[in-house]
Amino acid sequence: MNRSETLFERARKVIPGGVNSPVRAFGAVGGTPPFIVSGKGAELTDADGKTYIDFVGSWGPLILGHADEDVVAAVKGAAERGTSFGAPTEAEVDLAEILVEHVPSVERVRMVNSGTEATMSALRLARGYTGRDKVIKFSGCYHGHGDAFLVQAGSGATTFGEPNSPGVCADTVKDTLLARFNDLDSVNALVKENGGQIAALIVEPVAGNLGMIPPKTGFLEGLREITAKEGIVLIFDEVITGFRLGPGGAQDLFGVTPDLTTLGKIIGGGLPVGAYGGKAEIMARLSPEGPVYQAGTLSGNPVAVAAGLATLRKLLQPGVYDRLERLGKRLADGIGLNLRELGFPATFHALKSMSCLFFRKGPVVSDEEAMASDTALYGRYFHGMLERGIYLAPAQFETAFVSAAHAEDHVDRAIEANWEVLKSLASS
Ligand code: KE4
Repeated sequence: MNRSETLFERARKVIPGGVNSPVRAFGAVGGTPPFIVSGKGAELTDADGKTYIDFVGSWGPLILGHADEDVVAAVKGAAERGTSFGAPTEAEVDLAEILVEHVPSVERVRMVNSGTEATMSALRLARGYTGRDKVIKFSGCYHGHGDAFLVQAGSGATTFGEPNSPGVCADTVKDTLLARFNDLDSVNALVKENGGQIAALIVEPVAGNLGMIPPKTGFLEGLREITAKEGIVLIFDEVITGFRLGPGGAQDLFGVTPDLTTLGKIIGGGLPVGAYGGKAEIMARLSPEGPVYQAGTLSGNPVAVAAGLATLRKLLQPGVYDRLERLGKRLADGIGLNLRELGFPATFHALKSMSCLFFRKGPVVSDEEAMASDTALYGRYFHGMLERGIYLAPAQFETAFVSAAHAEDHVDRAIEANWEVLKSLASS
C-alpha cells in the first residue's frame, strides 16, 4: 500500500468514511483519495510525493492559489497577536466594510464560521422578519447541511443519493418547498399554493452543486419580481459565486439584487469564514439589535478574518479578475475544441473561472438533465485525469475552479490530459 492508502485505512478507523466531509472520500468515483501534505500556487503534493494541478481549490476558497505569501504572512501576524478574543476587533470591521462596499445587496453583514451557518442564519432571520415559516429552495441546489435545506440538496447529498438525509425530522422539512432551477413556473405554482406563508426563497444564482449551471436569461429577474410582489425574502446563496464571479458576485454580474446574501469560501481565504448580510431593515432584526438570535464563539475570528482580508485585498487589485477570466476562457476554448474534434457526447459549461464537464449531451439547464449524466463515465474520466496529474472534483455534481495562481501552462496541460482521456474513453 502507498502512504495515502495506509493513511486512509488509519483514518477510517477513527473518522466516519475517513474524512471530515463526505465528498472527499471518493465515494462517487472510487479509489483512495490522495492525502495532501502541501499546496503551493496551483499545485498540490500528496503523501506519496505526487504533484497535481488543482482545479478544486478547496471547493472554491483558494482563488489566489495555495499558500499565497500575503495570506500566509497575514495569518502568521494575526496568530502572533492572539488567535481569538471573543471580543470585537478592528479587522472584523475592515472585512465587513469590504463586503458592504462590493456586494450590492449588503448594507450590513454578520460574520459566522461556515456557509452552512450563513444560510441557516439567513433563513432564521427571514422567518423572524416576515413571521412566516415556509422556504422555497431548488432541487439539486445545496446550501450546506442545515436541516431545512437537506431536501434534494445537491453536492454530496446528490452524489451519495441521499436527497433527504435521515435524522432530518419530517416536521422540519414540511416547510421546505421544492422548485426546479431555471423554471419560474415551478416557483409560481408553489407561491400560488402557499400564498402568504412563504418567508424566503433561497437560490444559488449560478447553480454550483449540480455541476455548474448558469441561470437562464430572465430567471433571476423573474425570482426578484415574484418575491418582491409576494413579500418573500429573496436570498442569494453566493457562498461559491461571492467574489468568484467578480467583486459583486453573481448579483452584480446578472444585475439582480436580492434582499439577503450568504457568503463563505473566498471571504475566508481558506480559513473558516461565512457571512450573511443584506437590507439594513432586515439585518436590524438580528440580535443584539433585534430579537432574532444567532451567535458564535469564533465568529469573526481574528486569524480567519486576517486570511479573508488578505485574500480580498489582493483579489481586488487591478487585473486579477481579468486574469481569472482569461484562464477560464482558455480552458473553455481548449476543452470545447476537444469535444468538437472528438465528437464526444458531453456538455461543457464555463462561466469565468468556474466550469463543469457533464457526461451527457446537452442542454443541461436544471437538476433533471444534470442528474441524467453518466456518473460512472465521469468516474473513469476523473481517474484518467488524476493519473495525468490533474486534480478535479471527485464527483460529477460539483464545479471546477481555476485560481489566479494557475499559469497558462497549467491550463494547457489540463486541456491535453482532457484530450487523451476523452480519446481513450471514446475508443473503449
Ligand atoms: P460550508 O458549510 O461547507 O462552508 O458551506 C456550505 C455551502 C453553502 N452554499 C453553497 C452554495 C455551497 O456550495 C456550500 C458548500 N459547498 C460544498 C461543495 N459543493 C463544500 C464541499 C464539502 O461539502 O466538502
